[in-house]
Amino acid sequence: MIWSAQRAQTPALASPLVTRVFSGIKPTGPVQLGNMLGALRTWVEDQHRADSFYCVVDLHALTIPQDPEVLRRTTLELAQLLLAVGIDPTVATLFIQSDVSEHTELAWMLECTVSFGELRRMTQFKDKSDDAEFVSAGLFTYPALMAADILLYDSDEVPVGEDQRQHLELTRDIATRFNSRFGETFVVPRATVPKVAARVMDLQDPTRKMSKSDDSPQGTILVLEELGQVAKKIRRAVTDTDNEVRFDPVGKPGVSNLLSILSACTGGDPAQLADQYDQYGPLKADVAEAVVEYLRPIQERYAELAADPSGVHALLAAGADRARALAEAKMITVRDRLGLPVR
Ligand code: ATP
Ligand code: LTN
Repeated sequence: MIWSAQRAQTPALASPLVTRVFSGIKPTGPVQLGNMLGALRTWVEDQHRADSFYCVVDLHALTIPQDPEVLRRTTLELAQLLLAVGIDPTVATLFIQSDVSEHTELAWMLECTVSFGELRRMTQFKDKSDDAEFVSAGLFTYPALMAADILLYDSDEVPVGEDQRQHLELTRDIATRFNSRFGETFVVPRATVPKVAARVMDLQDPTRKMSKSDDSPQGTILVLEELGQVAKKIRRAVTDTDNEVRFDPVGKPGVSNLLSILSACTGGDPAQLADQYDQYGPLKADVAEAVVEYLRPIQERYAELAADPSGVHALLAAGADRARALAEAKMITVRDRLGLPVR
């Protein structure tokens, strides 16, 4: 293992002058390209300029049925993947949500300040409950747990993909309402959504977002997928009927999705990149090459880490200790504000 479990020279409570970043990802399946381009690449950049907390949100995964053994394995693999994509545990705090019980404690309190109507308007709930056989109450109250994750740490910024913007707006409302009813308690956070590839679309159905838990193997690129397979999926991506390469997410969702992916992997503006192509074939070939070269070093680092996973548990425990120190301090204030006994 390349990192020591000890955090380098970081005080238990960061200076309030430092920007605090928090974000989370669910261990609900293998990480896909949308997670990478919409969120994780910002996580890696942010850790160098902000006091960053990154969390594997296993309690959020429980909102849909999970096999316990699979969840245990996926949680650890996701933590390893976060290290492989470049999260550096000597500068960022990496931990597992359920290791810090204050998340669920605060979630309950926030559930009691958010209305049924507010939760009912959440589009992610509608999307995930529409065809589900079993809709848990947790799936409905999920945004209160997400708000708790963020508000526990006085987070200023939350790097997420476009689909999480609505949850962030609700988090802001929850924090603002709590502060005005009970006195200044929470920092009101803001979402940071990347300029390009904030919503990577499914390659076979470019009207829906790429997701790790959806069953769309040909439309989803997995970060740890065999690279030949990655290139093949991109070459077979659904484009649009005319043969014009133009960046127009509404009129030409398939081609625009490929341009956004290319832009995120290589830099450059998607509309300007479009000017370099007059046919789909060469565009697809370049996107395939760019994605393969983007994923290759991640896969190599993952293979190294997976060969010796022994240090990961210690590293996550150290991350949880640091997160807990902040969360416990915040809960003393919250309990006091609400009129609950302070331990
Ligand atoms: P699930 O399918 O289980 O809902 P998911 O693939 O949507 O999972 P999450 O764990 O919910 O992934 O999200 C982790 C981060 O990745 C979030 O910030 C989310 O906004 C971002 N993200 C997820 N899918 C995409 C996508 N297609 N494009 C851009 N960002 C994405
Ligand atoms: N709800 C998010 C995952 C998530 C999260 C968070 C993201 C849970 N807690 C806190 C940012 C901050 C999702 O479905 N992608």
